[in-house]
Amino acid sequence: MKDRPMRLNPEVLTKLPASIRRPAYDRNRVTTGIVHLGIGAFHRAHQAAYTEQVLASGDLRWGILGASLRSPDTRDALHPQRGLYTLNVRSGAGDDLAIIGAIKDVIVAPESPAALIEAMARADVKIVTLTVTEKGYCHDPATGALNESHPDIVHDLAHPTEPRSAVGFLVEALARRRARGVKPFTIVCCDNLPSNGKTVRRVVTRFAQLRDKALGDFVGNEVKFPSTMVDRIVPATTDEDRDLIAQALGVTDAWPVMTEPFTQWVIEDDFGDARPAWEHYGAEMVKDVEPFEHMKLRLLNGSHSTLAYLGYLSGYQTVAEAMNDAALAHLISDLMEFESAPTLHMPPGTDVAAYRASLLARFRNPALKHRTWQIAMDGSQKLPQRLLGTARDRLAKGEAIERIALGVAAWMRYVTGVDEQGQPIDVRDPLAARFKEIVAAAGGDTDRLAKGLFGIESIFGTDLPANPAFTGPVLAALKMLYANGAKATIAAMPKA
Ligand code: CS2
Repeated sequence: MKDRPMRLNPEVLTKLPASIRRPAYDRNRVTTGIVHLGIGAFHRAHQAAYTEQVLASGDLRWGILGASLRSPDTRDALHPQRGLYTLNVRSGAGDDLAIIGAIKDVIVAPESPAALIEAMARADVKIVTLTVTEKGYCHDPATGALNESHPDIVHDLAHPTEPRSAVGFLVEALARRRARGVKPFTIVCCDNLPSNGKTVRRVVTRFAQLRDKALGDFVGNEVKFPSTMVDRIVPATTDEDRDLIAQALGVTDAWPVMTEPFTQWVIEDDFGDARPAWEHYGAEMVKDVEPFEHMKLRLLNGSHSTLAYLGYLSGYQTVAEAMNDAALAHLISDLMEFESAPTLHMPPGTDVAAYRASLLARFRNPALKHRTWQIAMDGSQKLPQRLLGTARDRLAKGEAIERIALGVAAWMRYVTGVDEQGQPIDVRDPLAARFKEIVAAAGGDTDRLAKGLFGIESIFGTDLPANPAFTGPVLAALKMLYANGAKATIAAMPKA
């Protein structure tokens, strides 16, 4: 029988190869100052990595209690490792490994909602950070308002002490703190939503109001919701990655995280109580995050989604592969330069040309196997802030939107669930069932397909479907995609 390889855990830290950084602070003395909802790979490559440096500086108040709102997978991987995991920063020129110790524990919310609420209610917890993805806020992406008929919201209003949604957990924990005279925590959204602090404030305050008017006033008046811009590319971990890490460590890590060298965190300096000095370790504390957010959502994420749909349809598995297609790379560069960037008020001191160039280089990083399929997920929640806001701004000025229209058309083609070879596409989206109905009703007619999809108000609102300057180019691009395929359509796009 093969020996079972040893698992990463605190006892093996001293035996790891010398080149691998590891916690040098006393993890037993770390207290929990942050609860994080949605403990996926992104959090572990981003906020936890900044917080690790704060702990390493000797400020031990900021250990993280992570919570999964759905699956037990992260907890199952990290428990035997006492929260330790490897962060591998891949530049293409080499790997840089560090063991992160900032996660003290992981709770699986559906298994014990009461335990999570009580943990969030503790006075030592000053901050709740969130990465629950766009759909996790149960809001309407087109308006930013709470979707009051969302099944989780309906459930959480009926059963406030056993919530399912992040919003339900936040409000119940805040209600208990209020009842006990404990200052509220600050809520730090780290998802790619537009004006993320304001959006989450709106949603959480509305939910609290629906529970109880006084609680709504308390949340609206007393709780801080700083906006943030978060940026780091973090592809889903694969078994190949696990093997690579096991070889480097000499022990197995059930869930290492792979990322790129680039990292950025811009935070509105508006906290209700103590916070970690993240700015000593690269975070930027600013008065107004919006210019940073718009720049990142429209340039990086807008390009990412366009690359994901066009890349997938062209047969490319990863972003780096898609960027190797010269015509597609050119299109993305032109999309940023001529359509997205001109709509931005750039953050002070930012050189937009350098920013665009750095994005193209990051997308080309050959060591990151970032799947187009992964980025293609949840398009219904992403398109509004990534592409449609840009389209609206341009249309208001009578400007052309050819490249944005092609991105939107590629999304339409993608959500039909059948690729150019007639093979099924695994479309993951909260609106997947609605897409199926629309596709079936269209019966192969492209005009009807486009009309059906334009009719989804939570994505397109009511203005865009009524504007032929928007629907015309999208429909034309969709017809081209059907007639000639993605590669030929991209190649035919006029170069600026
Ligand atoms: C990506 C983002 O999956 C996606 O939709 O566009 O996760 C992207 O990698 C990050 O926002 C980069 O900061």
